[in-house]
This record gives sequence, structure tokens and C-alpha cells, in this order.
Amino acid sequence: AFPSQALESVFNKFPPPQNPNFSYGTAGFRLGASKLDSIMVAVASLAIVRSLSCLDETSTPQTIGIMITASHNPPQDNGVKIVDPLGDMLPQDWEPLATKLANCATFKEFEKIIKPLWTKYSSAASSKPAKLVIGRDTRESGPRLLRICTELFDSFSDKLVIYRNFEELSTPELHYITRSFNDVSFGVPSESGYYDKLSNSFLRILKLYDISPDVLVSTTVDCANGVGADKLKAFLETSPSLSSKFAIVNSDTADPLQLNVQCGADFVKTNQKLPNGIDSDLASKDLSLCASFDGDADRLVCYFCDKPSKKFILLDGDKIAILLSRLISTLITQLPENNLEIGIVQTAYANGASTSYIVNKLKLPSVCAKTGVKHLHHEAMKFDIGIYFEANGHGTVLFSEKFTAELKKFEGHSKAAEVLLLLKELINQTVGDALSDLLAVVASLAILKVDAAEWANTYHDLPNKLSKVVVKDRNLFVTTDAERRLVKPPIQSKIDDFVLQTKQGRSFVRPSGTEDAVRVYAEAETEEECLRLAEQVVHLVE
Ligand code: 16G
Ligand code: ZN
Repeated sequence: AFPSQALESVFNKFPPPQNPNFSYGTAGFRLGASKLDSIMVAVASLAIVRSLSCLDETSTPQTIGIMITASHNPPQDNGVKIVDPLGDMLPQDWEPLATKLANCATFKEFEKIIKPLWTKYSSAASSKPAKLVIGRDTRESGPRLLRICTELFDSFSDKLVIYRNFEELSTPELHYITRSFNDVSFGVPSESGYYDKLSNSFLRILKLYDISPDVLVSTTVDCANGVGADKLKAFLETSPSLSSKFAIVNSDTADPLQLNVQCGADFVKTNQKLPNGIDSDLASKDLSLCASFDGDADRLVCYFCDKPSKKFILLDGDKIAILLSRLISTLITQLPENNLEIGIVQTAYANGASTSYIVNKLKLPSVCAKTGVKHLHHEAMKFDIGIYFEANGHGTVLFSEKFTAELKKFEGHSKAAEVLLLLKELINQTVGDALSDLLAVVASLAILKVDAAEWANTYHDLPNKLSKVVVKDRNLFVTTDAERRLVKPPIQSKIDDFVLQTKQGRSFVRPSGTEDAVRVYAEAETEEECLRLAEQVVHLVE
């Protein structure tokens, strides 16, 4: 039965504001942590309904994940998103429902929406309980927001809801664990299961090439003073042979105000400079590499400083995609035979030089998707091996069932097949994962025998600039063609004119999905031309 009373009492304990106007955006709900209480009730309720609606072959509800995080946002923000049974994001056609529930001002309105769905799905599930897992990053508000969810679940009998509270998790861990609860072949649904899967596959790949962990590049990892620090430490404790190869900086999770401050993947990518805690001497040491995670450890960027000049050199999501593509396409050519289709998915933010490299040098198909992980993920799934990365470092490689079936045929007599199958274990199949991506990068460098400098030289980024323009109403900006062209307002032809006057020029305008602003990207052959193009387009938008 629908637990009307229990739900009402928790709803009223965390009442919504006067005129709620929340929206489930690119990465769920994300805002000032003090405003999230009522949203937690809405999200936890919707997650129950989602679980009841996702039945396995025995008509039992599958496990749904709830992740409380605001990624690279400042410490005082927080957010929450729902993770589907296979570890992917809540489907887009459910997002408006999340928005509607969060914007109910009274329990009456709320019940009117949720009760019919709950009743319908619960009866299809023969009243079996919904199943949930929940986790949070290290933000100060995390435990409080998490307890609103558990308070709601605890107010129902366990005939209605069964949940597992993991407290502190990285975003990719929560995705992995959610999937593992529903798919035993994926892994053991615990943190140690996750660490074992990563270290086993990583060490087995090295072993196939007789690479001892001692000869790997030494990596300094900036963990953004976030959850990644605790998790990387825990991972290294379970893999002692790797612990001397990874040094952790920015690991202060005890002081929540340090999260993402002057450090982390977003800081490094946006400012194109070293984070606190890594100086240019450290960053220019031989046989070494630096890396930054973001606040919830689902994004990775790498970098180093050129030795004589001490110049900062970024290896962003585009470069990571190219490195992994090089390894994977090399392995594919070593297979006895195959008809697997590899593709690379990027967004409009990908540097034009990286896209040219994909198309002209790697001769791989390149697809442009809208910004936001779910869009890239969706496109990548269309390939047998889909490599997707946002320039900001969020990405992964998806290997299809056809891939597994084809390669199993060669097991035992093709090293390349064995390595490819292990890469499927090493690289998180659910979502971008800084730790798993970092291990894949380190393995790729060792196998391809390239160092950071040579990796950086694969191609040279065109000068580019990203500007933020605050406008009256960003909803007036409507894009098409994977956000590369504007439909409204009618300024696209003017942008086209400016681009045509610029050597290797490219520019686009898109409304942000996370902030009340419009973003303008410009790229050109020279720094000077790039700045001019950026200025011209910003001027059109203002
Ligand atoms: C969200 C997205 C991120 C994207 C960013 C763009 C997820 C999990 N996160 O943080 O991938 O790059 O939004 O922000 O999808 P913007 O729309 O404000 O430019
Ligand atoms: Zn993140």
C-alpha cells in the first residue's frame, strides 16, 4: 500500500520553499546545500518509484542508486542524482518528473503525482520492496542530506524499501556498486570489490607485457581535497605493489572548506595552471606525471611542466581520449581478425586539433554529442568500442557485448584479445572514473612506451578561449547540431561571418546547463585571432 502518512510526515518535516523553482539538470539537482532538504525527499521518493518500475526477469525491483555530490562546485553547494540499474544516469524522460516532484509546494500536490505511479509500479512488482543504495562525497552537508533520505526509508517498513547506506563514496564507486547489485557478473557490490576489480585487471595487463610496477611513470595525484583522496589511499592500501608509484596531494578532507579550492581537475583545466601543492620542480621531474581528480573523482586531467622552460602542459580529456584510442586501435590491429567498430565521441568543446587527429591520423569515426555525460554515453553505446571524453576530463570507454563475444573466441591464443578484455574490466563501464581512467592512462603509457612529453606532442591544441556571458535569460538561446549552431536568437549567420574571416576559426554559443549564463567558445590558428574571434562573438551575445 502507498505509505501516505509516513511520507507526509517526512515531507512536512522538510518543507519546500515558498515558490520552488528547481530543475533536474545535466547532473541532477545542484545548488546551495541549505536549499536541498525538500529536494532530498523528492529524489528519495522518486528513486523508490524508479526501482519499482525497473523489474528484473523474476519481476523483482532492481537496485537504484542515489548519489549526493556537487562535483567540482564550491564547498557550500551540494547536489543529488539518481543512478539507473546498469549504472547509467536516470533516463531523460524521467527528469521532468524529478523536476515536478521537487517543485510541489504542498504534500497534496506531491501525493497527487507520486501516488498513482507508486501504486501502479508496486502492483506490477507484486508489492516486492524497492531497493536502493546511497552514497555521498566528503562535503560537510553530505551526512545531513543523506540522513533525510534514510529517515524517509526508515519511516517505511522494510517490506516497502530495502536500502544500503555506503556513506562516503566517489561518484564512480556508487555507479559501480549500483550496477553490481543488479549484475553479478559485473563485480562484487562493495568498495573492496571495486578496488579488487581495478587492481587485478591493471596488474594482469602489466604482467602480460612483463612490465614491473617499479618501471611505471611516477604519478602525483591532486585529489581536490575531496573524496578521491580517501578512495585513492584505500585503493593503494589494497595494492601495495602500486603504492610507491602514486603520491597523493590535496587530501585534506577533514577541512570541508578546502574542497576544490585552488586545486582539482576543474581548477587545472579552467586556469591552465598547476594546482596548490604541486610546484613546477615536481611537475618537471623525469619519468613523472601529474594528475588531478575533481571533487567526486569522476573527472581526470593530467599535466606536467616542460623541463627547461617550466611551461605548464595540459593533457586534458581530448588527449586522454587520443591516448586510449591509440592503445585500443593498436591492439585491434593485432587481432587475428575482427569486424569491430571503434568510434570516438567528443563535444563541441573538443579542440579542433584533436578531432583532426582522430579523423586524419587515427582514421576513426568521430561523433560530436551535446555537453553532459549522458549524451556522450548514449552516442558511445552505438559503437562496439565507444571512447568518449569531454575536454574537461570526464569520460570512459564502453565495450559492447558484441566486443566481448568476438574477443572470447581468441582467448588463449591472442595477447591483444586478452588485453582488450582486461581493459573492459579496468575501465569503468558505467561512467567516467578518475581512478580507473588514471590507471588506464598509466598502463597505456607503459605499453605504448611513450612518456608524458611524447603524449603531449601527439598533436598541438589550437589556441582557444572559453568565455562566460551573463545574460537576462539564457533560455532564449536555443542550439542545434550538438550545440554547435544557434537557432535562436538570430545571430548564427553573423557568427559564421566572423568564423570565415578567421584562420582555422571555430566558435559556438550555448546556454549553460548548470549556471545562469551563456558560454562562448572560440578557437583559431593563432592566439591573437582566437581572442579577436572570442571578443566578436561575445559582443554579439551581450
Ligand atoms: C555537468 C556535466 C558535465 C558538463 C558540465 C557542463 C555530468 C555528470 N556533468 O557538470 O559533464 O561538462 O555540466 O556545464 O553530466 P555547463 O552546461 O554549465 O557548461
Ligand atoms: Zn565530478
